[in-house]
Amino acid sequence: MDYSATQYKQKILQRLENKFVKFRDLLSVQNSDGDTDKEGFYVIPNTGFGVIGRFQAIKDMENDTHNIIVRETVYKKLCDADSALKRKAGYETCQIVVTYGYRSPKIQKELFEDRMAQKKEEYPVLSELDLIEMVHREIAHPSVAGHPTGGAVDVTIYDYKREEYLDFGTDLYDFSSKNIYYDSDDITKAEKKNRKILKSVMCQQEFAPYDGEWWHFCYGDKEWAFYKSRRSKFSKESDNIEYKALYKQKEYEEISQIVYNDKFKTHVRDNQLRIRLAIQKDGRLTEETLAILKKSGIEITPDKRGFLTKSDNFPLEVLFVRDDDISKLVDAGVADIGIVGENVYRENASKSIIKKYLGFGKCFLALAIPKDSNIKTLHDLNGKKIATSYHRLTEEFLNQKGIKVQGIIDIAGSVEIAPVIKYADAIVDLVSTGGSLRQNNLEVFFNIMNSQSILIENQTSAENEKKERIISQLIQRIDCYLLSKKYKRVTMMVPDEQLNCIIQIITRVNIADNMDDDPVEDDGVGEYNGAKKNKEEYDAIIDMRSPICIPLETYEGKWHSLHTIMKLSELWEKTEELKLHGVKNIVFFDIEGIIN
Ligand code: PRT
Ligand code: ZN
Repeated sequence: MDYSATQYKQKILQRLENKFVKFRDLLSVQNSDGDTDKEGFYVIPNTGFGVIGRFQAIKDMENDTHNIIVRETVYKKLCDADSALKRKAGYETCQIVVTYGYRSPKIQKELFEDRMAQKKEEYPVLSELDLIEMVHREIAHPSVAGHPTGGAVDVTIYDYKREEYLDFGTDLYDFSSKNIYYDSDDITKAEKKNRKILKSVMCQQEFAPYDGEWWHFCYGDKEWAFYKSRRSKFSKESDNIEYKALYKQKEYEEISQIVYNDKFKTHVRDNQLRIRLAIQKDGRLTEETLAILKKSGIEITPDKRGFLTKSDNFPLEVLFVRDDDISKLVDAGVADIGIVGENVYRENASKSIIKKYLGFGKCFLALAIPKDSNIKTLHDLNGKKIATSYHRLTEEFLNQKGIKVQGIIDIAGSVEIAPVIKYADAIVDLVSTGGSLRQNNLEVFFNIMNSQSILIENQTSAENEKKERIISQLIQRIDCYLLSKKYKRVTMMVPDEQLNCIIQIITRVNIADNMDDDPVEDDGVGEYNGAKKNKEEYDAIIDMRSPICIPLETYEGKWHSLHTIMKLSELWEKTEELKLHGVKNIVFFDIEGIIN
């Protein structure tokens, strides 16, 4: 029989296509019922010289996310394939680029149905099954597709030194060309070589290739299981094993536990559950609040115009508001958590939960009177006028002390002026340095309450398990920062014969002495118990306090270098004592973080 050139080509293509894994081949492949499907997902980093993920914005190849997400094992195998690639002569400066990994079943279905409709128009005479098989060659049928399992990847190779992708004969996803078939004869020798190298490094890592697309490889999905079973059937040694798929398809919302490796950066998906934090937009608390977030590794870029900003690397969004609104917004559940002065929290009689004392924005609510006032005892306040913007707290205080004033005058700002202009006999206002009181010839008469910034949480959010998990992660990070802020890493040179004595001094901690004014709420009435808190904190870092002693070589064992951590105040207290024992070269430095 005689073929024309085109007919001949047709026949060859036919033969190639017959080799492809068919939709009907995959129908009978079972899912493994072991634990393999529990495996987590990774976001492939998008920078660096190893395996990278780079989403190709090709039309109708949409995805829920432009992060390239794959199963953990798949990522490991890709890394190994990448190392193997770099060992091949001529490929030393190449890297594997993954252009597609996980795809949600929903999108798989959309892509498939789109393609199905197109083909139906093109080939109206074909049967439904034939059409499915035809489409399946390009976009796997949703019921058996590999991408939704996180096991299938589309890969290509990039030469980062020459800054170009290698030639494979066609572009990725160019379904208009039959040259995308792995065995296509219509490509150059160099292109064939690139395909062969890619296939060999991938298959060494147990990926299964797909003959219909030079870029598609899979591991753990049904296609992979079918490929492995078929190979075992044809290989002489093994005895015809029926492989099962390791991974099942996952809905996008299901893969909540995504682990990262992009410099351990947390990628947050657009539709992921976020907690909302209300903070002061522009005031005394703003700078330190933003610093805490930053030091906790949470990146946010405050948007000057907007008042709601999402973090890219933590499931958090930040609401910038006036400080008086913070506890109200948290109470109302508009925000899950907030950072606010305790004074505001108490004044608003907030129902939210205090999760943490943050140790900044310290001040106290004072009853202040003019220096020349005739008020000498609390009793003298009876019948007087008090100006304040803290009506509730003032009233509570007066009731508690059994004082009946003539009136509480509510003033929003510049309360200190009231006595000067004889508008009131006394004021209740916040004091930190006391400068503002002095300026207005006032003095503190009574300290009503201490205040500092606190982290508060909405009660309903606290009952939401998912939110609570995120919030406790946040608190853990804040703890780490707060703890490290208090302590210094300290090194010093210690004479040999004094070593034991110095260790005694260093490890001697009087919990009560060492107490700082970081209150812990004791019983909800506003009484604080700092010592308890200090004890806990001390226990938490006790291992870190035990000194490391290293003999200094150049001093023939006569001197030791001693390393420990200490509070700065403690170090200053002990400095003289240490010097008396011959200690020299005390060096201390900031700690970036302590994770317990
Ligand atoms: O605009 P927005 O409503 O958000 O801000 P705001 O003006 O209401 O609040 P802001 O930024 O002044 O204070 C925010 C929070 O910081 C307060 O709720 C307190 O928890 C805390 N804080 C700490 C203080 C002070 N220290 C403080 N000193 N808030 C106010 N003051 C006032 C004080 O009342 C006095 O009038 O600052 C003045 C100077 O104080 P001295 O004692 O240092 O002279
Ligand atoms: Zn693919």
